[in-house]
Amino acid sequence: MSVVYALATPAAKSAICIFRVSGDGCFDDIAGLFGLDGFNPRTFYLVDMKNGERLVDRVGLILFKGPNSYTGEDSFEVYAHGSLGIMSLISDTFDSHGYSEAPPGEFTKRAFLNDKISLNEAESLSDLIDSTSSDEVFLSGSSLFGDLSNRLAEYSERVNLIRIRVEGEIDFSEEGEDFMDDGLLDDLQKVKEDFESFVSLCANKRDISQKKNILLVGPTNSGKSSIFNRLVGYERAIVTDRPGTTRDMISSEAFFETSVFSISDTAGMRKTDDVVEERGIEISLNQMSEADLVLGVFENYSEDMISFLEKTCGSNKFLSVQNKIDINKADVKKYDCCVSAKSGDGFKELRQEIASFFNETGVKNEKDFMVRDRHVKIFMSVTKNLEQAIQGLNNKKTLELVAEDLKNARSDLDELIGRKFSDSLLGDIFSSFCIGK
Ligand SMILES: Nc1nc2c(ncn2[C@@H]2O[C@H](COP(=O)(O)OP(=O)(O)OP(=O)(O)O)[C@@H](O)[C@H]2O)c(=O)[nH]1
Ligand SMILES: [Mg+2]
Repeated sequence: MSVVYALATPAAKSAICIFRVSGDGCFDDIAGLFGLDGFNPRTFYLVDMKNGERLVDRVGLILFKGPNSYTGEDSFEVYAHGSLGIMSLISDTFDSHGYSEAPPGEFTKRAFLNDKISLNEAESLSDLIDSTSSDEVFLSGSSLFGDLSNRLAEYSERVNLIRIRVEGEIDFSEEGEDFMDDGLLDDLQKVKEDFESFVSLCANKRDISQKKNILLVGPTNSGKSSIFNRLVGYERAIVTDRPGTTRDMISSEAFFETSVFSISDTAGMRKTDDVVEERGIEISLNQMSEADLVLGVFENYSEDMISFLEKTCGSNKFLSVQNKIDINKADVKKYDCCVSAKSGDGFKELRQEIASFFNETGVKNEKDFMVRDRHVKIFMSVTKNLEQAIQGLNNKKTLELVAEDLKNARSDLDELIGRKFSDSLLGDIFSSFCIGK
């Protein structure tokens, strides 16, 4: 394939930047570019990179001889100083050599087309790069480095072996033999059961990656915005001593205890004639059913308000928080958590309380692999086809139909691994990658 290049690190000032180059003929001008007459693959060289006669930068260089490379092609990586000027000069140098800039995911697409990785490994790689929590890292990592592809290939093989036996039955019956492989149904049932337990170990990326929403609600002036600012780590919301300061909902992200959360501050609740404030209160009430966790913030205890908020939340996802314990006595019996947004006291416990709430309600801890909607849809189709095949055998339907169901189940599994794919599927998958991967 033609030579492509891309910056594999962000286009921003940094200590170093890395360029990747891959394709047939990319070693042709190693002497002109780097002054190397010969090289050993996978050896780190410190060389002067030149654009014509001019020195671009003193760079690190590693060359990979295909097929022993990421893409499976001849390729090399350049480690240069991370200045925007150098990045631009290196791009110009490669352009002038006739290399073209790689579209997103091009290196991984080539790796797939050259049989270096399977399609679902390519997807897991993209998920790993997108991961923002340790759960996502572990699950996408085990899909990529673990044996998700092997497990899928193994099921494809098991289904195929049964299909061959069914085809054998068809041939026998044509010869007038009334002979049915006794174990066939049992074996097929076992494959289906095993496959279903395997599917139960797969977590959908959509469920794992969705940021957990935390909503701060409560009476005006109780310190919701102050708690919000402390949780997100900077002065995002305006704080004043005037009740009714926050009128609209403000959201920001916070990372703690290995996960990213989306936290929202809302208008304080009180009777008001102000239309804008009233609308803000309405929004916060509506948001309560959507949120994953609602923190009710109070300065003064109100049993009525707490039970009203608990009811409005709709399920067991409400934590009551007493604020301002620097000026009022903490009442641990009445609240789930007691803090001072002013001094920071109690915040370690509040963060732990939030994290353990999500750990207890989360599902991913028992999962082994992270998969996408595409996988889930195909898993359903495989199960349906296996079920139909079992029913067919049970009801002594024509074996041709059973064989057809098994063929479909196998073809679905092959699509997951990427043994069978369309250009539009590849386009969908690789266009979501970042440039340089
Ligand atoms: N002493 C003390 N004062 C606090 C604490 N937290 C907030 N305050 C003060 O309480 C007042 C209200 O704080 P906000 O964070 O704006 O309260 P709020 O609940 O967002 O108020 P509204 O947006 O009006 O509903 C401000 O004067 C804060 O400085 C705290 O932990 N201790
Ligand atoms: Mg506020």
